[in-house]
Amino acid sequence: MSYLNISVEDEKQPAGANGTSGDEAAQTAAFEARIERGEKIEPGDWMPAAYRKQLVRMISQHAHSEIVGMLPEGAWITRAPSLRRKMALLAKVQDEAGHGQYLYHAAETLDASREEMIDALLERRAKYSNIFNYPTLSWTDIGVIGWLVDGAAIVNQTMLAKGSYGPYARAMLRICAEESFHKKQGHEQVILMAQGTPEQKAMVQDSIDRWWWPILMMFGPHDSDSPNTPTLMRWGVKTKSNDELRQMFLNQVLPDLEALELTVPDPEMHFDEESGNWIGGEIDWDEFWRVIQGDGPLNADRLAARREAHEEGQWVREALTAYAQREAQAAHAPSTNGASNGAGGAHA
Ligand code: FAQ
Repeated sequence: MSYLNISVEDEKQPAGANGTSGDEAAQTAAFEARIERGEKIEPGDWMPAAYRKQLVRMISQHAHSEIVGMLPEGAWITRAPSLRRKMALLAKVQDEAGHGQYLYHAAETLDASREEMIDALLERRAKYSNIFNYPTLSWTDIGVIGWLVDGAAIVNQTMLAKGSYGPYARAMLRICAEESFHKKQGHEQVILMAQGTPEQKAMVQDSIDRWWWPILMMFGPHDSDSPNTPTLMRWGVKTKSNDELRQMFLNQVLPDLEALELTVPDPEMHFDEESGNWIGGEIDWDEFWRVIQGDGPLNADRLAARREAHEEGQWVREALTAYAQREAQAAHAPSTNGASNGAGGAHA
């Protein structure tokens, strides 16, 4: 059985997944009581099939986002304006690869295989964040991505770190710690450029103008159009909704943008004294749905790059499989000298 949302055939708990059977309603009630008490659900614990399926959908899409998300910034590694910036950008892009690995591993604890997750991405059956389908046209885009894209991701992920599934929540803690460095280095770049020459300030403003709306879309559709939120909140995967997080982000960044005399491309953006919130105009939801369904500026290029990397990595996967098989054979081979024939024998 596949646990990816696109090919789940059976919503029921697979027999013997955790050695239990019996009344599913009672199991669900006990599961929900654990969540209510704030306990983490761990791999191997009984869980409703729909909880597993939602987690695999979300975690695998999150993993894909980290991996595809290496591409926009990776394009600027060779063009970074100084050695310091190049080192920071290299480290950041490498971190994103690591985040993808943690997340694929977290999904694997739910019986999703790496192959099926990657296939779903490459065959366009799985989504990844809308944000990575836009081009990085100038160096200031890199600062804006670090500050605002990573900043938006942190707002979302700090909430997910409190979620009910142990491996995902723990991955989020580590990822957030690393993302906070990404955000700081991006913010530093934006501050520097905003206080630089008029040309530099104009460059950074242009980057904000182009990235602003796609960044707000990262939080997902309005709660009223978000089919997954009710289930995810009921089972404590999400503890805040898409709109709540988007509002937190606006309240966090608008004062910082103002301090730098930078603006957002939204004439309706204002501070509402009564609610204490920054409130702006409506997001272009047609653009959002178009982009996440595959018709954004760079969707085709991003997937082509991933497909190429996957094909070029085929020999590595084959070599690793052959190595693992040899290790397993060596571990099971009968000993000829009475000593245990450990995995070390395979290195000869
Ligand atoms: N992009 O019912 P909801 C990063 C889809 S990491 C694309 O509201 P949900 C770090 C959604 O999947 C950024 N698709 O869904 C970095 C669903 O379709 P499905 C990634 C989106 O799950 C920085 C449909 O719309 N972060 O940036 C988006 O309750 C720099 C209906 O939506 C995560 O993935 C979107 N923005 O809420 C890396 C965090 N929004 O699957 C490199 C984990 C919605 O039913 C460089 N994920 N959709 O076919 C989440 O928190 C949630 O899944 C949401 C969506 C908030 C993304």
